[in-house]
Amino acid sequence: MSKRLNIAMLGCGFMGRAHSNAWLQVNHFFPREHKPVLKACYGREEDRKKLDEFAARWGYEIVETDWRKLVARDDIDLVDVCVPNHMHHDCVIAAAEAGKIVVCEKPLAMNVREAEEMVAAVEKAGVPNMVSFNYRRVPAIALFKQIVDEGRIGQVFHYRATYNQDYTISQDVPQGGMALWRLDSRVAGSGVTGDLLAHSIDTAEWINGPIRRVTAYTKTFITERRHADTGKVEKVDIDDACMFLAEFENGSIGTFESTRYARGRKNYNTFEINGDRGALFFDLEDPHILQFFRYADPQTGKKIEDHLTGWQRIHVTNFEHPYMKHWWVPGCTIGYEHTFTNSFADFLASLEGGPKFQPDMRSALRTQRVCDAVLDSARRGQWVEIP
Ligand code: SOE
Repeated sequence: MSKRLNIAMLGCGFMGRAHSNAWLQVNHFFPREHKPVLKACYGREEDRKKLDEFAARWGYEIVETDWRKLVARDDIDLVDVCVPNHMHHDCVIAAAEAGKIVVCEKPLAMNVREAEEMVAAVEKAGVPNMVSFNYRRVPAIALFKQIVDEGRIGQVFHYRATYNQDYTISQDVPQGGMALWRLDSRVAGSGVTGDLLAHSIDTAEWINGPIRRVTAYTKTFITERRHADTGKVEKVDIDDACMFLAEFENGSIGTFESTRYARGRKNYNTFEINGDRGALFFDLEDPHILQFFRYADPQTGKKIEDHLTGWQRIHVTNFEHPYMKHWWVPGCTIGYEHTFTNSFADFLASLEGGPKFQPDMRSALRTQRVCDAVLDSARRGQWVEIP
């Protein structure tokens, strides 16, 4: 049985492209009853030319510059929110109230208050919902989680995450506008904390359980930039860099670091876990490799007495690795865009009676709480408990 799923895409930027591509690809690689159709897309009137090009390139039937009209249409089943962060709240709530299935890009919201209202709206409406923390669906990251769950790491002592980039180092980079709204706090909510550390926090809590408390330090290196919308030099309020220490509920301790000023780093999302039985390391700039150090037998906890102990580089492309049987033959890699396709494949499966999709908005609210606690701690210079 085939079910048409009409999509309204809000946003025609980087994420609009990533999601459109994934909706188009998902049925080619995963057997699902739902057949996504790119029905309509929204962009601002100021970006009309770009919006028309976007619609033509991806095959959207309808183009709209009033997102409320799109969300209200009877022929829309699913609203995909890929607009900048300051619009997530209103778009998600309107979509839920209209009874639509809702997909939202990360971070869920500008702050916890907004996120709570969004969760209340989707839960009241009873609509399926997901937040696009796409890195959970990198096969090597899913395998990382599987190996931890299999007990191969044992008791965890350390969790260490970095998420570094370098694209804002120049004073000449403006804030605001199509791509650089991430530098404008009124649109983004925060800097690297919401944009990059939200990914690291989502992955960390998924793999290593809840964070109990944090202490953070943030830094803004360039405090004034020309605004792309007004042309004027305006104050920059976002955190360009953020570091925090964390205590997890399982007793392990974590360090998290993120910056957009790490010259040479482009999308350096790494994390390592060290336990008494083993360790794992992942680097998104080398996405199909998972490094595993096997020390002890997961069942007995006893040291494996042989001469082969050492870091293994697992090339995560075999049929038995997460998601890979749906793609190519062993040894053939997949990339960034496939993480969105894998996500939508799982989300469609959940609509068809499969396991409940995670993270949904309630789980993403949890990540928002940690992000807010990090920023609060940096402001107050104190440890902050996660409620
Ligand atoms: C920022 O540069 C960014 O595009 C994030 O917004 C994405 O979430 C991340 O996956 C890549 O970097």
